[in-house]
Amino acid sequence: MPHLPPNQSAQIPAPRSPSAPPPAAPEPVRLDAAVIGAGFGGMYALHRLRDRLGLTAHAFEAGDGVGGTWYWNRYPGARCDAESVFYSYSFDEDLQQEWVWSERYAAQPEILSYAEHVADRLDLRRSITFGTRVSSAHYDEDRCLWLLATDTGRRVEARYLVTALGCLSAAQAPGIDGLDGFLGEVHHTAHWPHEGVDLSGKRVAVIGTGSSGIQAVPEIANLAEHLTVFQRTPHYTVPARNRPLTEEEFDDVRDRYPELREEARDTAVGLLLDPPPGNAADLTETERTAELERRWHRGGLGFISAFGDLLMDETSNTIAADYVRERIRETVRDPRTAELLTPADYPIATKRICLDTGYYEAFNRENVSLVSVRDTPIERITPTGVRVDGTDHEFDVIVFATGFDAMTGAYTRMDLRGRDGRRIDEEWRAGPRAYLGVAVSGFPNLFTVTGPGSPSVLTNMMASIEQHVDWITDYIDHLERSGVAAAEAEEEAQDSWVAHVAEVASHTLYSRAGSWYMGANVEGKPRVFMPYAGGLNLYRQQCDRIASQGYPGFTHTAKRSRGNPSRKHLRPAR
Ligand code: N01
Repeated sequence: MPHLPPNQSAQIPAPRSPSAPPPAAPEPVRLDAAVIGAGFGGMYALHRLRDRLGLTAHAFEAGDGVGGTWYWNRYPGARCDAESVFYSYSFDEDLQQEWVWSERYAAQPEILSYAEHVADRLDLRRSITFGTRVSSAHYDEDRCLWLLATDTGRRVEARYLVTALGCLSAAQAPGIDGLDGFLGEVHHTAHWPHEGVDLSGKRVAVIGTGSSGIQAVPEIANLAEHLTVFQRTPHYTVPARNRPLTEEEFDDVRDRYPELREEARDTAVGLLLDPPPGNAADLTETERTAELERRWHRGGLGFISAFGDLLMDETSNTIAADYVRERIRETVRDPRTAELLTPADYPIATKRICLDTGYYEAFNRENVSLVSVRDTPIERITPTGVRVDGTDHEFDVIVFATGFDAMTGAYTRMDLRGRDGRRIDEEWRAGPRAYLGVAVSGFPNLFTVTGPGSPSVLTNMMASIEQHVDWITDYIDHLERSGVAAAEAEEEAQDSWVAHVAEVASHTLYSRAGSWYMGANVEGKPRVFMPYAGGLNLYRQQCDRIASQGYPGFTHTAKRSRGNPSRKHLRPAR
């Protein structure tokens, strides 16, 4: 199983042979700021810290190149579901003017090329160590330093630690008995081999029907001799209606980029979607159907803003869900398959809505079949395939599209310790706790880009990344100018933010689905709605207010004039 995601044990260094002398520990490198990750969050953080603030900053990246999500997720059909013209950086007008997007929704190779272009243009690579996973980060309170160790034996000291780990980077595959004995190939969508996988003429299994599975299925169906899809929960998916962007369309966006970006920044999702005409109850039945019809035919995420209260009101939500259910029954010819593919017991968009290109249509093909594993889970992987309910299905290739330990997994899989040895996995045992989703009490000078408790995954990630990185680096600039050695979120401020995140979520329907937003896809993970559902625009206002008031909710430890930091706390006025 060469391409399954690394688990915790994969991060434990392989034992040395008894005869080999222990490797000499290299001297720690001293930095102002260490960045973990060179996806879009890490790249922008590195640029701001190094080029705007003039700090010695360096990033460490497990992959051999930039791009994060788009470096790893190379499965057939991988494509972004935020429109390409908005899924890009806005901080540099020249950059956004010079890059040309070819399609309404960019495919993985194009987004990766864009990330590489940005890395070259900003000369970022000289400040990134690739192929290096940070295995531990411990805070030394006496020296106000983060001490990092990597899986390649490097040791690094940094005053600030900026984690840009990605919300969906800790891939997971279920532990199914017999997997090790499978004689064919096994791959995970999030660790797809760079050289590609030859699926032509093969018998292929796809396990999992979230966004990754739904994108991969139609593409794999075109290649495989036979594709069998193992579905536990049917997801709602809406047509993407992807298409090439015309030159006129793109030029129009480019001419108006600054104003469009400004408008997008002031929305809840960081994207320009058609605003809803009102709540479902404000419209007649004919108007509601026409609205859903229009959005379905336009394609894209705008479908879920058909009604202002779609995510808050059950009746409103059911109207939209029923519309999708009808489209499934209309598209899929075999009534039993259609029924299995139809989500029945949770509101639409409470599991992340998917965008597809020909997903339901794929089940009309002779070479595609669907196996529900809802009531009868996969029993075991046999040497030649998958056993469900006593029936053996034979395969050459098994593809896990089984998702991620979302939002927290990348943190808890790392040995991350704050003051007094406080461990992040312990601190977050009952669910993640962070102030504004950006800082964690007990972990001074740690800043989490799109961390849990921030809008992140409910928005256009690029818009959220820019907002977070701008705020974090402005704050670091403030700390530098004020002679502060360590800034730490106060427990009380963190508690009230966590309560606010939960309170906002309680007004929505999100808790009604067993989603990764809720941690429900990971055995033993607490059921807590992790992102902030109040909208990027309101979130930005709250962050800006906190900055303008001198950062209430943080405790500041002053630098001593010489040597170690003073214990005196500089507490900003509220
Ligand atoms: O992962 P998922 P994903 N036996 O967790 C199933 C982003 N993304 O990689 O629903 C059988 O959504 C599981 O079943 P269930 C996007 O935010 C974006 O697809 O838990 N099945 C589910 O069907 C997305 O939401 C893009 O019952 C098992 C599937 O595996 C997020 O990433 C593209 C199982 C996992 O679905 C994650 O998407 C791709 C088992 N033992 C991803 N265990 C775009 O931009 C799990 N499953 C378009």
